[in-house]
Amino acid sequence: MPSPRLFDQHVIRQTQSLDGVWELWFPKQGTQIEPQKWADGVCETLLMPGVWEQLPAYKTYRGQAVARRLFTAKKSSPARIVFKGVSHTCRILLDGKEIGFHHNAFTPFTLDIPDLTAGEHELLVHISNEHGEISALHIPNDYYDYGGINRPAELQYLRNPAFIEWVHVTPRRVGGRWSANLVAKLRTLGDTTTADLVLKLAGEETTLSGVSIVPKGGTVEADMTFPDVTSWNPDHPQLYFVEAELRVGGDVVDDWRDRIGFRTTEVDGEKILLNGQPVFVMGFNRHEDHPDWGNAIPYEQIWKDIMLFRDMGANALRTCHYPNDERMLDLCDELGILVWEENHARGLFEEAKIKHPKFREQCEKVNEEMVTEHFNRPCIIMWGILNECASHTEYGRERYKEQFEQIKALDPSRPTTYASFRYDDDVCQDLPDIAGWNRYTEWYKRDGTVEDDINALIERNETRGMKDKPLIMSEFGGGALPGFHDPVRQALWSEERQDIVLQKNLEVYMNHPRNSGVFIWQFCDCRVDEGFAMGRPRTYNNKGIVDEYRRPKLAYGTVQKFFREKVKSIRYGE
Ligand code: ADA
Repeated sequence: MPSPRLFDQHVIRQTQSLDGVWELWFPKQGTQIEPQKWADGVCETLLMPGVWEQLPAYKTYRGQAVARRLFTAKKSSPARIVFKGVSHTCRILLDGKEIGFHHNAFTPFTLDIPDLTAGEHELLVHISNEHGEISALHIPNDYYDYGGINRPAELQYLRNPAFIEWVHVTPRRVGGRWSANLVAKLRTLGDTTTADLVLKLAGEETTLSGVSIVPKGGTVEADMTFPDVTSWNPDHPQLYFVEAELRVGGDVVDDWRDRIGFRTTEVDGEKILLNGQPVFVMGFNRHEDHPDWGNAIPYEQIWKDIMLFRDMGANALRTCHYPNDERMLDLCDELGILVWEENHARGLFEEAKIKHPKFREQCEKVNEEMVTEHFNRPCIIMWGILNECASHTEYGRERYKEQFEQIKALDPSRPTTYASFRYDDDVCQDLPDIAGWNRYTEWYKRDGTVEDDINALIERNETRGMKDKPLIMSEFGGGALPGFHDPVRQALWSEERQDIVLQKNLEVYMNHPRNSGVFIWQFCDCRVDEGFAMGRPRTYNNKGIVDEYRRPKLAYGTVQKFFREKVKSIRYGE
């Protein structure tokens, strides 16, 4: 069964996959079903990770269902259940007792089971992909909100109630010498206790003795130096395992592993620096979407997508518009793909939408889970928030400000950004470290030239806070219906017209002295909510360079030409 990661995060801590065929109980009528009343429903079966839209009868179902499976616990012990993603809101019941709730399809969560007994258990996951007061972020959108367990899940047996929740590594380089700050979060499902914590990284080791471990959890930290390590960059994405062991009375009772890379990412005036050198990022916005898998994309398809990124010469991914599957981030770590990872938000254009009663709490939770879970990923070189939200109002500004402050507090080591389309009235340009602009010249805007447009955008916003900070063109492109060719007229929606749109944009953006990067909208066509259909033929966003089955469109060769040419002039910092 697919592991939640591309490597084992535990050797001592025993894990057991919960992936596989689950029952999926739907209401006989309507869209509501209570978890304990699952037996009154209609039973389907589904291979998880999976979404119910994979079942023909539920291709457009928006409502509730109860995913159900039995599992056998091999032994009695404290335990945890990890879900890497449930789309999009769920309540979890173990043997009929509610043990947890989670909102948002795109961030992992964990459930504590202090006293799991050996033998058979019933796990119920009550899932909703509904829209409305349930969610400020999962709304009818220009991508589709699926229903299911969209990412891997596993059971973890703890040898001791005390365990390692995570270890965060922040690499630093002073005078050419690498060091790192390591922070470990420890917690116990039992009573307060003490233990020794051993941290190992790149051949170095340090022990923190007699650490107190409390039920609500706490952190300890250590600084370590590394005289002989290789830096991480896209040319040589050197990874190292950080390994933590918790010892009680000399016995190793828990362990936790992750991979890190020695690299720094910062801004210096108008430049984004990777290991102290200016870097130009070029790649795609990619939705986690596929006709066969919905947003529960298997690793094999994640891998194929990144192979297409590399074939076109891309060195970067923007995780529009939500935190990505950790196997994608692990792959980007391994292959040296730079990532703009962003929290979950799209289309909250107006103030009313960010005044949804649950907006602040749901954003705060996604930000915390995104940064906490993805902290160590060397591929992530910036944190993005709130794509095209109400950054033109004072209320919106307060929301951007509080979220940037939250993210900086969680991780001061990375620059922040957001993508705006408020070219004339954005009031938040002073807040991020990097300015991102979504601009559709030659598509939505077909008067004037791309060059005049970006120069006017820069001139207008330099006086509004964007001065002396890097700029990225975070979205641009045009639509093409797969297979629609019109070489003579180059009509809108033809592959020829999309190719022209990209040529005209890339000619300017790839060479503009003020620009530090491009993310084409978008990598692949993606399914959208029916409400968008009038502007989205096939109820698809057709701006992909490949279609939803990853079949290349005419523009594929143009993008490849520009990216492969540019990469010749890129030298990454060591
Ligand atoms: C916006 C938005 C994208 C997509 C795009 C489009 O910039 O950020 O999610 O909707 O427009 O295709 O128009």
